[in-house]
Amino acid sequence: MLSDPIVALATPPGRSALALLRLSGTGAFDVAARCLRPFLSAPPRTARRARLVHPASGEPLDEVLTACFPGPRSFTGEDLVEVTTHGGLLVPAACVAAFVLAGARPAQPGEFTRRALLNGKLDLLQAEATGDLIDAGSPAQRRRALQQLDRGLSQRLETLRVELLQLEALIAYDIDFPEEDEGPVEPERVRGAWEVVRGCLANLLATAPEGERLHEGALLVIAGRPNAGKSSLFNALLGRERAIVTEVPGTTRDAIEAAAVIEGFPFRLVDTAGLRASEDRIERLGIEVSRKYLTAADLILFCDAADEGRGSGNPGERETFLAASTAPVVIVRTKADLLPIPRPPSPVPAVSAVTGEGLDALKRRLAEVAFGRLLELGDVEPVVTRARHRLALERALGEVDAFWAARQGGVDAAAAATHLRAAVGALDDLIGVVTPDDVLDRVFASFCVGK
Ligand SMILES: Nc1nc2c(ncn2[C@@H]2O[C@H](COP(=O)(O)OP(=O)(O)OP(=O)(O)O)[C@@H](O)[C@H]2O)c(=O)[nH]1
Ligand SMILES: [Mg+2]
Repeated sequence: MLSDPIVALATPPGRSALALLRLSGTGAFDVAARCLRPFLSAPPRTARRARLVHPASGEPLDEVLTACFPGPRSFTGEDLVEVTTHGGLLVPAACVAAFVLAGARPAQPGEFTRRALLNGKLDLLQAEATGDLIDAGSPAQRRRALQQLDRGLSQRLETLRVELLQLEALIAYDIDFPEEDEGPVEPERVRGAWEVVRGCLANLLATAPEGERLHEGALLVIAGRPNAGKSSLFNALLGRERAIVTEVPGTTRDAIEAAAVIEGFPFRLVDTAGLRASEDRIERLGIEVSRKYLTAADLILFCDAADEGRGSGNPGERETFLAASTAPVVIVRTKADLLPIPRPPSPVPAVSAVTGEGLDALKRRLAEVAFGRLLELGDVEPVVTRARHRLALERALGEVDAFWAARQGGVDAAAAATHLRAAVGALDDLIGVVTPDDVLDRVFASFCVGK
């Protein structure tokens, strides 16, 4: 494994009071000693003031604060130095350049975390969570990433792994005493243990659709007839005037996408062209785009304008437009402020982009439909947030089921047990016990330099 000294800024470049840079690897302390006056690696983990100088000319570059973390008690598991410099564009860059001149190499994106992983300071799920925490754009994402960083998912998988091994141990009696009809282990015990493991795997897998949605943001497509008030509602949910609103039907011609946080959850809101049969070529193209979004949607917010009466447009028009999608549909009556008083009773909730009526209730409803299971689970139960997790769990579940089918089919115990081994292997891949380089490359590709 490469452990040459690497250096990078851990904070983004730009105007700021302070910046943090890190130096890690075999010989990191020697590199630091060439640039820091004074440099002392002991006592460890202690902040110390120093002058950072150019290693060749001795020119002072900054007054800094340093702390040494001798390996293995450091983030990377290697000798590591943290240096707090003054911020801005020039000073931190000059300090990094000084360390490079003194023998360190500029780090690749994610290289610090990758080393932490290879040195056993983090597992792969925690490394992913580190990236997720940095990228979090909503409170729910932040809480989830922190829980995974705290080994929430890792611990659950380790428990499962132990249970699989215990199940295998039960079977081992059969392997050792195959001639006995009723081995020392009752079949009911094996069945019970199998059911527990299977149930636990299935429960975890069931969190995948919403967990992955949490990672990417739920695709919420706002649809309805022209002039139904879609763009107005889009702006109201977004909290800013992003889409053009006019009284002319057919104003929105293209889909407009924007990220929004609703009830603490991440959404990707899409405003679309109004759905109707149109002769206008550009409008027709827009409606085609709307249809594509409807097919891809995680959920659809369908707008019926209150001033057009219930079921506006041709009867069944809504159904025709929505037929292409399997996503759940939330229907609202827009322009509630235009409803006559007293209001006609309606099972469909009313909202107004003008007065704000019904918006809070609508937001709660949208979060419930898109993330209801996560809301139910709370922040303590682990959740699967990536396709990589889902695929590994599906593999594990497939093997656990294959094990049971083999047992029911009278396959001998040793052969049946190989499926349990394979299931353990799938969980090991997921936690990152032995992780091939290409998987690591993919995980770390999205990391920033300095992480
Ligand atoms: N009174 C009232 N008028 C509204 C409300 N929402 C939208 N409108 C008006 O309805 C008209 C159409 O609004 P838009 O938001 O552009 O409707 P749209 O569905 O995006 O229309 P297209 O893009 O043409 O399909 C505008 O004149 C808005 O001012 C509302 O809640 N109350
Ligand atoms: Mg519009």
